Amino acid sequence: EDELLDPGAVVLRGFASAREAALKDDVARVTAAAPFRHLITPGGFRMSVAMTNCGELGWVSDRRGYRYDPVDPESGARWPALPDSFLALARDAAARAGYDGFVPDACLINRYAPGARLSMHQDRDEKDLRAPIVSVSLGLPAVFLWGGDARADKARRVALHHGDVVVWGGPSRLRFHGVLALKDGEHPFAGGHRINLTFRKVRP
Ligand code: MD5
Ligand code: FE
Repeated sequence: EDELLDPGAVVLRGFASAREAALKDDVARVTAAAPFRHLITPGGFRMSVAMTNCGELGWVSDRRGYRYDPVDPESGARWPALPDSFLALARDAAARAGYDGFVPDACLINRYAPGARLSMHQDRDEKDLRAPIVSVSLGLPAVFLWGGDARADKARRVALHHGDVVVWGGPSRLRFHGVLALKDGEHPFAGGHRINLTFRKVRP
């Protein structure tokens, strides 16, 4: 029942559900040390999605551009380490999708409140484009937009629910994608939010 979106892109429905207790504890621990914040894009816009990171490298944006940084600019300290529960989930989901030995060095944590959205983009700030990206959806559901290789290509809508994990790699790694504005709701995992964990291997 794994759903193939396209070559290299697989939806593992409910793959994270059995691990939600550890994930909830570890999200709380990481975000206590590195709180969610709304980053500013190079163009000067405040992102509606709140973000933080754990792992050796964190994705940040400001007026100077996008980059991976070993230091949280808010605290001046290194990002919190990747919790074991995160590492094991990312490794196991990647293996299930055919990518053995996935060891991420970055985890971006996205928090969506009602109305928050992510416009169509590519993830191309990573140096190692052979490694997959593993994305874990927790809390409120969202509609993911699955586009093509060009920004203008028509996008498919894919509903992602609590516990769903998507693995993107190979020919799907540079597809355009986005997330529609989150709808209001309540979920025991994250109250009125959706949390997305996005695991990457940035350094080859
Ligand atoms: C989210 N986040 O639901 C999504 C899930 C982001 C982002 O897009 O950049 O933080 S990650 C979906 C993703 C990642 C990398 C590649 C592709 C999709 N893809 O090739 O479609 O908050
Ligand atoms: Fe993305």
